[in-house]
Amino acid sequence: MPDAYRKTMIRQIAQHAHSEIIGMQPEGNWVTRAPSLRRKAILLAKVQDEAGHGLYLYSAAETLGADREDLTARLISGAQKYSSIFNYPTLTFADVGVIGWLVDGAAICNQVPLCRSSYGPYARAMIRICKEESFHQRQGYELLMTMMRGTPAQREMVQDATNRWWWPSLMMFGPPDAESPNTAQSMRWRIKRHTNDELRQRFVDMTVPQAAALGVTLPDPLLRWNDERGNYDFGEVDWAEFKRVVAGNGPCNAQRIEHRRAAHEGGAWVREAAAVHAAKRAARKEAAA
Ligand code: BYC
Repeated sequence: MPDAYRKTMIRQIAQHAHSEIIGMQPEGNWVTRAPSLRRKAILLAKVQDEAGHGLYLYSAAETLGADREDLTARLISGAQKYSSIFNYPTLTFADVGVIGWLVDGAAICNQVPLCRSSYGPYARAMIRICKEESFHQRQGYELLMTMMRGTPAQREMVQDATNRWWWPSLMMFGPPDAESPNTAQSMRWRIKRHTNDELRQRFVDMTVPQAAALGVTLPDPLLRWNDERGNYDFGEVDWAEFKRVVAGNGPCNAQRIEHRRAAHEGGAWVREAAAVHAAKRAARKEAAA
């Protein structure tokens, strides 16, 4: 395996794993405030699924020789990135639905092609992740459908959440192809099967009819069908905002990392106890043999 391939793969898988783990925070914010027991159980299960995704992905990174403790240290120190999307606040319960619809929707669009990515352990992890993401997307859409059948205030909450999450969701696909340093090489290696712009376009085309069925307006006056291209035209993403958020200066970056650091430090005694227990079991097994 070429060293540069290994490095790229570790970078992408680690960033993906970190995103799943940090991604538990915005929705986790609503676990104690879900409006019913049913919604609380659904949300708990979803957030728990994200932890599972993070664990498969850290395991995939380990097959390349990465050390999990080291990857966590790099996340906390800011040396490794995670998806920009998780640096935005979740202000109302409608955000839970919109994250399922748009954020998980964008994630599926980006990750389904990764099931055929050239690195087997990553591709195989992605198959199960995509099935679960697809379920998450539907739960988000179902929640929004329910809210849209509710009161005018509930419909307004859904529209407001859509307005706030639409553009950040488009940023999830990464910078425009012309400014993406990794795309060309990752396409040659078949790590990526489509470019950032291709997947962003696919997401827009897929989402516009869903917004219409839901009865919300996507906050882009330039959004319209282009007969010639056979795609929707859409406005320019605010790339200055994207760069600010990726550089660590989004609305919640500091809070997300601080929370992760505190959880990691708070869990040190569990890791220590588990390691001592494992060593004791191994010693007992050896003595018995
Ligand atoms: N945010 O050359 P590029 C989820 C970085 S979790 C932050 O295009 P590449 C979920 C990029 O890493 C979903 N950084 O890079 C969880 C690169 O960094 P370096 C997470 C970004 O890798 C919980 C630099 O910018 N999904 O679904 O070819 C609840 C230049 O970019 C972003 C994945 O991780 C961004 N948005 O393409 C709910 C998918 N975009 O080189 C849901 C796997 C780019 O400076 N990853 N960067 O270190 C990928 O498919 C690719 O890595 C990307 C970027 C398309 C994201």
